[in-house]
Amino acid sequence: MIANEVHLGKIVQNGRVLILAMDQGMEHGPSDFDKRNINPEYVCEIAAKGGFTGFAVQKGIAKHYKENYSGKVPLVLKLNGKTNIVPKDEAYSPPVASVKEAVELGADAIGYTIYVGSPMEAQMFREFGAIEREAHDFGLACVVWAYPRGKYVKDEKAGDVVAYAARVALELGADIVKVNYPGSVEAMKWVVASAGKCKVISAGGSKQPEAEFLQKVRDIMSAGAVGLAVGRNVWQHDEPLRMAKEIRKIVFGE
Ligand code: FBP
Repeated sequence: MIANEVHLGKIVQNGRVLILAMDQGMEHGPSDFDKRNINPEYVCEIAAKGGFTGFAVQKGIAKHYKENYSGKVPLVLKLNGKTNIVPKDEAYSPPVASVKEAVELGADAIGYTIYVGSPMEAQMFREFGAIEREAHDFGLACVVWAYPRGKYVKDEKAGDVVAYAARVALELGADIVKVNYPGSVEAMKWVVASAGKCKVISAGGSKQPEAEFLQKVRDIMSAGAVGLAVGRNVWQHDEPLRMAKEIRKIVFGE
């Protein structure tokens, strides 16, 4: 079975993607959170009510908080992850869940991080290769977090490097590639061109003042991306549902 638009059905709505990401508990640790949003139920409620086309979490959150989001927002199950305690030089994100678990949890898509250019790249390519095949066999979409990283990568957000990572995601069979915004509309256009039929979404990044962040969202969309997978700029916001609405207006042209 080859992936096609049918498998993207719920994650892509009107050609647009807006995923709420909450895997930062694994990737960055509790320091990303405060007393409110450290409770996964708080963020699940934002995912459920915020008009998102996907909710990206690790399997522990997906399992323990199923009642808080299930049936209200499509699940994007992250199948690998790592902490930021380990040094970036040998960047590697090991598989921590299987496609079978994603299916059992009712996921519509799997999420997988690949550190393009890392000394561990070959291993991540091999592991993702098997996962991509199986996910597509089950009709799940594959969203790749394509992050240039490791001791050979001088600047993770340089336009040509981000474009290379996006192209790698296309070559590896991803349906959607999530990249870090390379800093300008021109650079992002080249990322989108490099990804071909693989749809490009941007990470949100660390929390910015609202107007600045919304301008970045406009720039991302004007470069031809189909949306975002955003975390901290929504659930760290004082009014997360209003922020989600502002982002939605831009992404969906509402
Ligand atoms: P944000 O919008 O909060 O930046 O989330 C996007 C994301 O890709 C998360 O899914 C992930 O946990 C994190 O950023 C990874 O960030 P880093 O660049 O530190 O690996």
